Order: sequence, then C-alpha cells, then structure tokens
Amino acid sequence: MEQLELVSFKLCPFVQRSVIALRYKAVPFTLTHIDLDHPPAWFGEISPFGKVPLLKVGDRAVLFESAVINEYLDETTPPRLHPEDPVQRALNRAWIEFASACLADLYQLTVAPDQARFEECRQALGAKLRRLEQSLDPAPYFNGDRFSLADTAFAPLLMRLELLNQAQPLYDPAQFPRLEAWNDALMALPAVKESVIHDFVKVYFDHIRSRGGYLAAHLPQA
Ligand SMILES: N[C@@H](CCC(=O)N[C@@H](CS)C(=O)NCC(=O)O)C(=O)O
Repeated sequence: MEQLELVSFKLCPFVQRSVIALRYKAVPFTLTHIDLDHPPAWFGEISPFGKVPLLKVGDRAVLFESAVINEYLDETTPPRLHPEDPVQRALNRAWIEFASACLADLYQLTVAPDQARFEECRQALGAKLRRLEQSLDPAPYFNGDRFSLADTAFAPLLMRLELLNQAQPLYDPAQFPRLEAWNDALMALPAVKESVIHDFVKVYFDHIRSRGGYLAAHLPQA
C-alpha cells in the first residue's frame, strides 16, 4: 500500500474524522501538523480550498475534503465502515453533511464576539442537536452494532460538545439521552480516544481564549 500522510491542524475536527478511521482500521500513516494562522507555502500550493485535512497518497495524489478522504480510505482498507445497503449508505452520507453543519455552528459559537451572537449560535446548534436526537437512535453506534464512517464524522462534534458543556453549560444533557449514550459508546473506543493530541483540552480552550470571543471570557482559567 502507498504511504499515507495526513496534513492536519492540531484541533481540526475534520482531520479527526480521518484519524479515527485510520486508527480504527489500524492503517499506518503519518500526521503533519501545520499552523493554519501561518500556513507554509507548500500547503497553499496543494490545498485547493486552503483547508485541512489533506491526504497525500504516496506520490500519486493529494486528496482533500474529509468525507472524500474517508470514502477513499474505506474503499481501500478493511473493515468496510460504510453500510452495504445503498439507501443506508446514502442516508449516512447525508447525515455526515449534517455533522459538518453542526461543526460549523459550533465553530461560530466559539468565536461569537458578543452574547447576542453567541446565543444565536447556541440556538442554531441546539435546533440541530434536537433534530439529531429525535431522528436517530444510535444503539450503540449510528447504524446499530457496527461502527461506521458516520460515527467517525460525529465523534469529534460530540467530544467537543461534552468538553465545552462541562466548562460552560450550553445545553441540558438530560434532554439528549440518545446523544449522551452514543457519545459514551464512541469515547470508549481507543480509535476515538487516541484521535486527538494528548493535551487537547488545554490547547482547544487556549485556542478559544486566543479568539477573544464571548465564550473565551466564560471558560475556566487554565
Ligand atoms: N469541508 C471541509 C472542511 C474542513 C475545514 O473547515 N478545515 C478547517 C480546519 S478545522 C480549515 O482548514 N480552515 C482553514 C480556512 O478555512 O482557512 C472538510 O470536510 O474537509
């Protein structure tokens, strides 16, 4: 198999999706972190959107977009994580898009400059989480017993939500019992636990603080 190099930013939830897939499949890869505030020149040359993740596949190609990268990984390395049934697979792809929209809301929430904007983002995210809670019944994973690419897409979101909610209440966990149980099942997996840097919480909170938004002032001191 060709060498795989994942180009990453330490806190990126989209990169984390691929790290989880790679670790779950026990596929060897290297991880190259870049600073997105000061990206190296080579990154601009190979990243069409100027975004991570990128997956370098030997000397053959540089793949971009987390959903595409994970589909490639799933087509080339066992075990198969996408469902076999085409309808289920299509639904999984659609919910992966939904997870990306939730991540966008969460990001906006972390950088909201004032309370009004913060509240707006909290409401938008809350509405999506309610939708997710009502539409799905993960038991224990998105598709039941079998861990899937949809789980790799939601795990980074659920991980950040729990961390932030412990620091500054954003929602009432009692209203999201299915998401809570799903999160517990995901966080128990080594592939998920080992998908972030060892000092993730500190680096994540420091990053939010460095953005100086409303949430920054409400996080506990490091
Ligand atoms: N749709 C992309 C989103 C990736 C994304 O937003 N990555 C962020 C980091 S978490 C990024 O590279 N941002 C840099 C920028 O927007 O300039 C994917 O799924 O891969």
